[in-house]
Amino acid sequence: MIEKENIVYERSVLIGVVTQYQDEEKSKEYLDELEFLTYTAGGEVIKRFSQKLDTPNPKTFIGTGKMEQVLNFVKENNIDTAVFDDELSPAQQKNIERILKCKVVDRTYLILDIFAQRAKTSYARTQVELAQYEYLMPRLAGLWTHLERQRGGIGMRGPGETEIETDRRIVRDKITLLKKKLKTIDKQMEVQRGNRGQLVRVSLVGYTNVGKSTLMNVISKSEVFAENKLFATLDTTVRKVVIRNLPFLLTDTVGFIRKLPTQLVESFKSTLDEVRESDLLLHVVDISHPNFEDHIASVNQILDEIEGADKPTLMVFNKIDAYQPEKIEEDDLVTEKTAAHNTLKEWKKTWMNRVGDDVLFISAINKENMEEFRKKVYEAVRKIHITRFPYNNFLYPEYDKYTGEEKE
Ligand SMILES: Nc1nc2c(ncn2[C@@H]2O[C@H](COP(=O)(O)OP(=O)(O)OP(=O)(O)O)[C@@H](O)[C@H]2O)c(=O)[nH]1
Ligand SMILES: [Mg+2]
Repeated sequence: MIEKENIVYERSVLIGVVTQYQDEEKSKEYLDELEFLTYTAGGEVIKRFSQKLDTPNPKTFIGTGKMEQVLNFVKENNIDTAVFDDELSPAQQKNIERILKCKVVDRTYLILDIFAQRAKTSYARTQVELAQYEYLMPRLAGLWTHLERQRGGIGMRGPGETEIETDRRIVRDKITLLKKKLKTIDKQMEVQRGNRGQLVRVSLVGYTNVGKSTLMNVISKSEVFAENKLFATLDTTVRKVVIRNLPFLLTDTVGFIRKLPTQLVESFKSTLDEVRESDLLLHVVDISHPNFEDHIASVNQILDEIEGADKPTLMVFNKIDAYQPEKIEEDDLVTEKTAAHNTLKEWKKTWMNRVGDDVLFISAINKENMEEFRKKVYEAVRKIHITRFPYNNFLYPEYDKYTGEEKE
């Protein structure tokens, strides 16, 4: 499955649905993200369509009239791919393909495709492949129904049916095999994690593209791949870091996203175990992103799912260099002030203030505020270390009271 090497940018359209609970601004941002996903997967977005609907049409996701608009556009503009901002049911996908006669892709497929493109190690590839097959399984029937239809007839159990069964069995066997393979690797990983001894374990978590790997590189002087595309990192990297004389393990891992496909959460279980088993989380946020509060909520929800929500957490607001509040001109008396107009100073007085001491504002790229970052991380790791080894207390003084040499 997995293969995806040469990217030819496919001409694509985006299709989203706006519910009464979303305002226009939100749905624009959701489609912005879908466009970024499409671009990362190798698509060029030619046009966006959206429709106000409280529940998507069970047969075709959007309504008939809208679909006709999309169809006309697809025909007139040589569109290769229609990308839907939600997971389509197997039936919807089949129906839409029949109408549009172009490739029809949903959000889940897109994310799986990017993961496939990014997976480098055999471990990541196995995890992604399993998720791909899990996604494919319920969609298999659709691949054959056109044959049945040609043959027609109620109760026909011809070769078409048998072929579906054969395919199902092949895929099911493949899934069993991949699960077995993963189990073996999982065991090895578990042993590896166990061998890391008593060091405090810290994980960088956060939405995709917020700068986790960049930050990892700054503090651990490693060279983890960072890029301005989504899901640059799939494989977990662990480095030993020493701040002052205090050693700990720092993990960089896969980023999260809104509506992360369940197939991926399941097959990336072991990668996510890294997070679940850490002692301290550094929740990195891209504060320059207009939707950063939503991102935080999505990340917290996924942390909840993998039982990582109750850990000591430092909120690290990154990319302060790129943060730009929206401006209201002095003579503009109409525009109402919203969160988007907050300066950083004003942000710090909002709910962020209530999070208490565990909040930080940095720029990983410009290495701004890194001293405060080191201090906060040191203090948090020290606290965990001392709770665990009270008799070791004297080894690690408070950050400001340290008089020894810098060991890094
Ligand atoms: N302006 C600005 N850009 C940054 C900063 N930190 C990281 N970036 C950029 O943000 C993009 C994403 O950085 P990564 O470090 O790959 O982000 P990540 O969180 O590891 O992303 P995934 O691995 O995809 O989840 C890159 O283009 C970085 O150069 C920062 O402090 N300021
Ligand atoms: Mg990364």
